[in-house]
Amino acid sequence: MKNYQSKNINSIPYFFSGFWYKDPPKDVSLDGYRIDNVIHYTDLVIGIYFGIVVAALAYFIFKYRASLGHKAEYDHGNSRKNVMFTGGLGLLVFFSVDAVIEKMAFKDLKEAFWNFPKTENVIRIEVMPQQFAWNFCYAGPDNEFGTDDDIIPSQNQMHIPVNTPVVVQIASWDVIHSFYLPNFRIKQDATPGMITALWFQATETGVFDIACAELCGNSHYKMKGFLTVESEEDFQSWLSENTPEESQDDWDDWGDEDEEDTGVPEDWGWAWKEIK
Ligand SMILES: [Cu+2]
Repeated sequence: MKNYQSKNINSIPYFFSGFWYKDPPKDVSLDGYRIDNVIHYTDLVIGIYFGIVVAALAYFIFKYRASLGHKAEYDHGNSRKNVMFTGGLGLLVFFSVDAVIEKMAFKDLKEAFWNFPKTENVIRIEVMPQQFAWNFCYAGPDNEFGTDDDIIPSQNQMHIPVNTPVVVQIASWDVIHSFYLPNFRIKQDATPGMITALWFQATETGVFDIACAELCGNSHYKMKGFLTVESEEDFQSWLSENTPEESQDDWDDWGDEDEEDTGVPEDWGWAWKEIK
């Protein structure tokens, strides 16, 4: 299975190799292209405006260079004509960049990111981050959360089947974290006292990064999980290997040995909250 996890970004050669342009993580999701489109549009328009500004600057530097017989003129630049011109440029940028990407973003939210799947084959997963690890919970055979057959795999291990919509609900065990899947272009805060949600669908198998995107303490930088996208059969056999009995044997492995007990109860989870 292909491994798409990020390179060792702490290495000095990697830093210099990507100094000018770093490839974004490969998009392997149904709707990630929407986020990329917004970014590409912004880059393109801003790139064009940047080119025009630099060209104008170069032209005026040349045109008004110091020369014999040329006397500098002092101007406050606050005439009616100047104010109209500056205001016009501001509006041009506002309507060609901000207004357009706002429109694109709301269309994407409506059509995809806030349009939760209503089909039968949805995979539901509860996610509870803690300082500094990811806990995942699957409903188990009875399809209900908060019951004895819930499946809690070992920490930082999330598996999903490919080409299947996945709905995730997130609640924090302690402080604010943020569930971030770079290859799927999605990110959602875990806010204490709230249950938040998102959904996505994978279009390729592989192993991908799960990152925390909210500074949550001194080991935030190494709060890393692994998302394995696999075939339906492989996913089902992984689930059956993680029956509740076995996952409780794994319980002792929770947390770093040199850290204090995390305090997370072994039967954590909540009744699935329908989010409108
Ligand atoms: Cu965190």
